Amino acid sequence: MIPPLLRLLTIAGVNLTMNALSTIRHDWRVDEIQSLLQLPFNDLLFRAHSVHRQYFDANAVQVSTLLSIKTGACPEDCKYCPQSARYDTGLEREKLMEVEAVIEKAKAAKAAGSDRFCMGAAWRSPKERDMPHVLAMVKGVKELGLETCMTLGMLDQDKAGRLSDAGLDYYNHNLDTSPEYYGEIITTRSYGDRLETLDNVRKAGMKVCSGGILGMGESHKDRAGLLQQLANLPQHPDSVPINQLVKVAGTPLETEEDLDPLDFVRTIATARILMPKSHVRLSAGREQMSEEMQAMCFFAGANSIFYGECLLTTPNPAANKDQALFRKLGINSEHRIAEAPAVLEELIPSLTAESDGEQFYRVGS
Ligand code: SAM
Ligand code: DTB
Ligand code: SF4
Repeated sequence: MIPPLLRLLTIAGVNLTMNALSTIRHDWRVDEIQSLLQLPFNDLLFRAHSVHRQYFDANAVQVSTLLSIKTGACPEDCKYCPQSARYDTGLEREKLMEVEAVIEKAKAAKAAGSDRFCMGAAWRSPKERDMPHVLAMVKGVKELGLETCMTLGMLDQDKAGRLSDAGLDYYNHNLDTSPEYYGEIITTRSYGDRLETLDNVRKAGMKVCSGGILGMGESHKDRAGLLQQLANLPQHPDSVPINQLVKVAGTPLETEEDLDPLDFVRTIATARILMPKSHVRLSAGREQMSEEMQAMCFFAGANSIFYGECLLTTPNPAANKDQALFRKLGINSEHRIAEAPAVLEELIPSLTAESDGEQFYRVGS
């Protein structure tokens, strides 16, 4: 007789044992990832959610707040970005913020319930003259008891080391899309440059935050290609932001077609399966998402958000709106499950209850 758990997984079209579910791999093929993306929706979400519960508290979400410490006039040509100097988006350029003003913003983020403060600059890479200021920002924010994150463009080993020594916990640098589609979106820095920065960040001992953007006209295969690059890094990124393109007037992608929301959810679910221990962040684009879509993303394995009414230059849901959504969904602040439960039955007893015929997963039982 087939054991109940295996029977259930087979019914779900996912012919896997729990061992296979929990394997951490770095050798994914694009066609395998495409197969995951194309699974029947319920099978994909069931599998992603099961993996999610192996490693995380399914009702806990990590919250980060963003601040643009230097806005606009960026020399790069990223086609999605309102901050590139090449596109007329009406954005006012601003010089690097004063350290004290950044600390004040961080205090406000902490008071609002954020646990990580992510500072972003519209640079190709930080210049030597910027370094004393950004290092002071890291130290000041860290002293408040917040986790620190920065996204400043490309980093060499020396600058990565100095940021790490100052106490920077995370560095965000996105791969954005697949290597094949990348040239359609950015020409001023290469995919290899991006991978090199991620390598420098890791070597300096910082945590890696890297993900991409969906809805830029990429194919399903490109989405699989992006996920493959992230999942096959020597170590999975600790944090994987999945952004939905925010279409900004004046950028070359402003008239891009809307992404099918279910395809977005599928990508979140697949990221969860490929990188079981990483935080998958439901990032830019939440202002354009319904509560139902966000709830589906959390079920699919998203467990981090940007919190606060502004991303870098575009709107994000107001804090009270997110608090209300969290209350409705019974989501609370994060605490990591120290050890993965040995078997799924421990988590969802009703899932594997013996029955004569079909199996029902009774929500709330
Ligand atoms: N300039 C630095 C860099 O590019 O590495 C750091 C800041 S940059 C704005 C950080 C990330 O924001 C980009 O890599 C991209 O993934 C994301 N981003 C920028 N504009 C976006 C948009 N309109 N919609 C969604 N994500 C966006
Ligand atoms: C990430 O992946 N998304 C954030 C953060 N990392 C730096 C940025 C989103 C920017 C959206 C457009 C804007 O507000 O300018
Ligand atoms: Fe500049 Fe970063 Fe925007 Fe690219 S994504 S244009 S590098 S700010």
